[in-house]
Amino acid sequence: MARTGPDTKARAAGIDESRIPPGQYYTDKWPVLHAGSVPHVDLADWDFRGFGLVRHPVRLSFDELKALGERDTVADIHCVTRWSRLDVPWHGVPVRALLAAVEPLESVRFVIAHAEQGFTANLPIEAVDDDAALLAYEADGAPLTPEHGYPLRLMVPSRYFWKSAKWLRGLEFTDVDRPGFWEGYGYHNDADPWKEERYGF
Ligand SMILES: Nc1nc2c(c(=O)[nH]1)N[C@H]1C(S)=C(S)[C@@H](COP(=O)(O)O)O[C@H]1N2
Ligand SMILES: [Mo]
Repeated sequence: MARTGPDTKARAAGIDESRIPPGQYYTDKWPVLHAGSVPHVDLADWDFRGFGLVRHPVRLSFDELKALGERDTVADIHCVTRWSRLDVPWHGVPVRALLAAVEPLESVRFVIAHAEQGFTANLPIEAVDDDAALLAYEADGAPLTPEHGYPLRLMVPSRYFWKSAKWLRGLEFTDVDRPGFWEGYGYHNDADPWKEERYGF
């Protein structure tokens, strides 16, 4: 439910409440949320695709993807179900390293994240053409657990966390927007937690 008073949990933890977006509350736990079941993924027959309106489409093994470059980053996550987790240590390939490899055409305005079992999430290109956006394979100093997206998930801290597709298998670059899975159920297309863009209607 919407938080009306102060975030007592944040206060107790000594968290600066201005870091919690409107209507969110602080948690030190990491809830698991998704539609469907946790896929079993075998890296031997796993690949990652960068495709669509790009100069150089790619299909990469996990090691080839890592070879694009890796980095550590610390980012907050904000779930539309109202929990926010702060200062999560992430490790992965910067989305910008993939952008440099595939070279999106000038006409590209949107990215569609494609995950196992047909799950998709759409984002404006600006949301991923951002130093903070990662193709993440570690969190909290360890490989992603199966329920948090092993082996790879998108991590876009500027948007509600539903856009951060778990079990990511590719990014498609387009000039026409296509609502993803949750967006099709009425969640907001742009999903900026600081503007409280939860629902599209
Ligand atoms: N493939 C896939 N990724 C997904 C989802 C999903 O249903 N399928 N749900 C999203 C939602 S609604 C949230 S809040 C986050 C939750 O990630 P977590 O379980 O690691 O906290 O994953 C997002 N990524
Ligand atoms: Mo969510």
